[in-house]
Amino acid sequence: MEHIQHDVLAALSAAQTKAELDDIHNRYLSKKGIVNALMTQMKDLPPEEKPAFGAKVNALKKTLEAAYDEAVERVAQAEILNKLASESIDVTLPSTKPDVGTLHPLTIVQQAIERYFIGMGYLVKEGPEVERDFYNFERANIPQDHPARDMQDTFYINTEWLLRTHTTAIQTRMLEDYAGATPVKVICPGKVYRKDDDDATHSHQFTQMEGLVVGHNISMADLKGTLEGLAKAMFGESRVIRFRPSYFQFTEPSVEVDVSCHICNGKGCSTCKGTGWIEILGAGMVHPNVLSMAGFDAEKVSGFAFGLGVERVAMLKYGIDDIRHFYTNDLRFLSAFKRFE
Ligand code: FA5
Repeated sequence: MEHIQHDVLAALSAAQTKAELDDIHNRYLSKKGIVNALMTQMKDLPPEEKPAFGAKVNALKKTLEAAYDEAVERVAQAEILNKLASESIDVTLPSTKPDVGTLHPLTIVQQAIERYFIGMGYLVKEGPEVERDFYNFERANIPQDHPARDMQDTFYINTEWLLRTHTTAIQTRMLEDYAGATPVKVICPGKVYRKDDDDATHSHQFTQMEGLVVGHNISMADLKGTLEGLAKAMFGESRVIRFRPSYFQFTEPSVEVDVSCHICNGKGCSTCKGTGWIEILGAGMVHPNVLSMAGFDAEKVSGFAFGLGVERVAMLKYGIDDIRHFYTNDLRFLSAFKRFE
């Protein structure tokens, strides 16, 4: 028994792993282990020796079990320490930055324009991209077969439905919704589609922002002041803008607004096609026919409207030389706008 005690204690204190301890336990301390086997030897002893022998075996068992428990605790502690050491994390190291996306530059500009108008009490309203000919043309004072339809080469779906060519389609829907009630003060952003040939400033799909105000005593001066304020908010005080007489079937009088070219500073280059100016919007006083078709009394109320090209504003604001950059999804281009969000 002394040998056994010596051997087991030595083996327990040398053991480093749970598996080694399990092994020792199986050999000595389990039901079929060596210590229990000693008990079975008791039956062969003379009766007077039995109590002393039994007491000795029990003492051995107790000592070994206590040593075993201690060893289990020691090995468990050591395993935890090993794990902590091998899996340690240096929380002071810089982390790898997750690759987060950015808002698209057109979204950034659209939101900036929206903020400008929301600050003046406008509501933001949207409409369908697949639109009825009725709202896109007829309610905009452009009847069937009118030559003004050729100004906007249209993607027709069938004779009744088309891809809207301008956000003026939302304007005519809004006028119908308000049904003669004033004031109307809305902006209407959205994608529009035209069979235009793509070049540095033209795309077959682009974004417009319609503006519409109808009420009493609304004049061309209100339109001019609103658009000058917008140009200053978008481009700063120093950029030059100009109002140029124009023609739209749904406004009278009509103007177009140009901003001095950001690439050549007005000298003329390929982006502005040599003119020194880039057109950003069409506008005017809402035509009386458009008002009365939607149920307004054109004798009593008046309104202004404008349709602005969001890509053109973004190009002028950020110095972008080609509209196609917005649609070719080059990540080097897109990620440059992180700082403007
Ligand atoms: C219109 O679409 C009118 N509905 C605007 C309007 C609204 C006038 C309300 C009066 C009252 P226009 O076709 O000129 O007009 O387009 C308006 C603006 O959209 C242009 O000034 C330009 O900034 C932009 N734009 C026009 N065509 C393209 C194109 N193919 N690619 C990118 N931007 C374009």
